Amino acid sequence: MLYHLLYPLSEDISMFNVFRYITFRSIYALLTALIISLWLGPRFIRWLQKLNCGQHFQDDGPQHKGKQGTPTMGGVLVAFSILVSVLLWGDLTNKFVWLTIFVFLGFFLVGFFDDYLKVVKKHNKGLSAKGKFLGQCVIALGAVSILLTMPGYSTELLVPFFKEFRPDLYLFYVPFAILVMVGASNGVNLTDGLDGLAIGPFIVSAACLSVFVYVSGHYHIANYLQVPYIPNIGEVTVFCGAMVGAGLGFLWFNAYPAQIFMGDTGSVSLGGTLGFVAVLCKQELLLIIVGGLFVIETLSVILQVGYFKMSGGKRIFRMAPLHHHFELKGVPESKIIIRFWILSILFALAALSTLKLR
Ligand code: 57M
Repeated sequence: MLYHLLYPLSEDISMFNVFRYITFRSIYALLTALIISLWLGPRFIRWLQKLNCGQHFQDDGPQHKGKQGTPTMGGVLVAFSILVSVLLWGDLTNKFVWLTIFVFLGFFLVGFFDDYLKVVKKHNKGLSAKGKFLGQCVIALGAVSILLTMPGYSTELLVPFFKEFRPDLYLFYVPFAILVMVGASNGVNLTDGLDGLAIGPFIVSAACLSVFVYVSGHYHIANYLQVPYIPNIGEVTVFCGAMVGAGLGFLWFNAYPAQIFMGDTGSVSLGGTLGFVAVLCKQELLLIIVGGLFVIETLSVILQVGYFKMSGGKRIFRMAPLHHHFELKGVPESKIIIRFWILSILFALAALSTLKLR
């Protein structure tokens, strides 16, 4: 909105020319989302407490009794901060921005419905695993179908470290892209089991992907770094900036000891959007490195469940996802969280280095 209102004034007042720059608007989108979430945070937490939207607990794992009743569904605060900020700073004539908003809201609704059943309706299990998976797949299918009709998109797959090798997946690209989005959504969800454990690496991954989106949308930089140039995609950097800002604001309250959890409302929507942004900038495979921490957590569950079934009840880890394993070994929660953050930063740096390694 500000872009549409203020940039035209640059003909008379040259200062407003800065609104043309995606970098400028992304930074302010970040700051706006951060300020909104910091300002609304305490009020929102009090409101959730009044509504009695406390976390429902399973007592089958590491002891989290002290966290009983912590308000959840903080994803609503994150979503509000992101959307207001994007509507203020984004170019609202850009189709990619609207598609990202559509994907974000779609995944948000799936997570919100699940939380609503669990937290508000006190329905123990929430949305069934099948129902949730189906909802995520439908959103992802819609997104990839629209994307493939847009200029600059193909069913070719970019392979990190290889300049020329771009296999064409043809129709298989569709289930592959769905897997990326749904996988990212569930990866963030599985990781969200300790204070700040999901949002910290999410901020790092979103910041990292914002670089790839910006580069892919910039003709000269994209050509220089030999990444595919996708016209107009750069504007999604503003959305990424807003995600980073809202994430930082949420972390302020979710940091150990957490005053609020994001709930599935947050983890499903933020994870799914992360996956979508990777698909958007054709860095689907690179997401494995960008979000390496989420991949490790997910693999720990796959291995644990697989081995448990094959061996008739034996376990590789004391408990999956991996953070539970360290908790049960007696590592203090804050130490696990910060070490996992360090890992996520290293993964993001490794991903960024691929811009030069090809
Ligand atoms: C949801 N939810 C947290 C909070 C958060 C297949 C299986 C591995 C699935 C997995 C699972 O259900 N994962 C997804 C994990 C829960 O957090 C809520 O859920 C939202 C995210 N969806 O925003 O609203 C609890 O996590 C803690 N928490 C914090 N700080 C935070 O900032 O401390 C969350 C956010 C909260 C709070 O205690 O209540 C969760 O862990 O339940 N299932 C599991 O993870 C279970 N693992 C398991 O069963 N492992 C077995 C399997 C794989 C064979 C094994 O290894 O033997 C664990 N879940 C629970 N207890 N509740 C087991 C222990």
